Amino acid sequence: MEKKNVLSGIQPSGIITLGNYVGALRNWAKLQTDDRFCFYCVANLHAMTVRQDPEVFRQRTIEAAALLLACGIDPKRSALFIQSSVHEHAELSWVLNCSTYMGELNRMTQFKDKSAKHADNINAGLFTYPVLMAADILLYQASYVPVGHDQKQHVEIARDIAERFNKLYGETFVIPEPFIPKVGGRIMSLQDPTKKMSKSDPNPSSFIAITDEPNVILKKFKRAVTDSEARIAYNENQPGIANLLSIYSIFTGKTIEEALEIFDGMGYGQLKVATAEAVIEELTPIREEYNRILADRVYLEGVLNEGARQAAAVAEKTLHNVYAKTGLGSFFA
Ligand code: AQP
Repeated sequence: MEKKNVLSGIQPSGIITLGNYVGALRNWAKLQTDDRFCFYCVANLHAMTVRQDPEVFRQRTIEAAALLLACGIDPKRSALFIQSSVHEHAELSWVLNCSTYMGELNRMTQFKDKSAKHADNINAGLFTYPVLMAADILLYQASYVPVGHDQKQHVEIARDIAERFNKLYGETFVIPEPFIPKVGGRIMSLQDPTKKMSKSDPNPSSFIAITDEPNVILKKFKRAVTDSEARIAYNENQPGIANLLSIYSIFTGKTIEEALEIFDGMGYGQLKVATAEAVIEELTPIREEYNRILADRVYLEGVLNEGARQAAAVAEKTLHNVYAKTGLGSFFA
């Protein structure tokens, strides 16, 4: 049976949130089936597009890897690695930069959002971020890329870059498809439900970190911004309530309709507490497992080294092929 490859990554740009978990990580674990092989990386090269304190950055990179294991990434079914450990990412990214147009990158909404957020540091890396992401995906000939809704545009540009390259140089890359959950592809901030939940948000009340203690999770949900309608309904005029209902539905396995029936006639406080309880139930074992893995550095290092070795074996083959096709390959063989 020919296995299909899966690739995804997460930036160590903060503590992983409920949004990252629901939009991406939960699916990462589910995609580890017998007919697939998964490559999952801690995307530290991507995180450099925003200023990082080197010590904190290193620590967060290790923590992110431990959290991925705690969320169910199985080193027997997946290669788990740190992006900067496989040098082919940066090399392929350069080649792909040379077949990506400025006009395409200009249309990326994440670049616009992040430039507004980091107006004092609009660097070239922020602009070419989607090309590095295309390199991540294409190096592993990935058929599926499990991501949240905010990354859909980046997977689409990776497809365009791959198709263009294949046309110019002959079949080289598998064309990837985004894999976005039907519910939960975009979890919103608890403090401003018109904005997506982000791990780098300076206000910790805006997000649930997967490692938050139960009392902190409860407090954050209780403080979640809602509205003054005093009616539990699922519509775009009540984004705070719609966000809570989505989270409740994801963590209890109930549909939105079932949730609306349960909370019919109840107050916002009851919805907030029930949502917090469902989240706490699922996240508690993950937090415990995370603390256990983080304390076992020998195990963690072993997993990451083996993951990097497996990833590099595939990445090297792809890059070799790309260099051969583009005239960059070895000259004096
Ligand atoms: N709010 C969200 N809802 C659902 N999915 C989300 N993802 C991010 N936010 C949400 C998905 O999580 C994966 C990892 O994200 P990333 O680390 O690559 O960067 P991001 O998309 O920029 O996520 P953040 O949390 O907002 O990070 P910062 O604050 O550093 O920009 C991706 O698959 C993403 O879609």
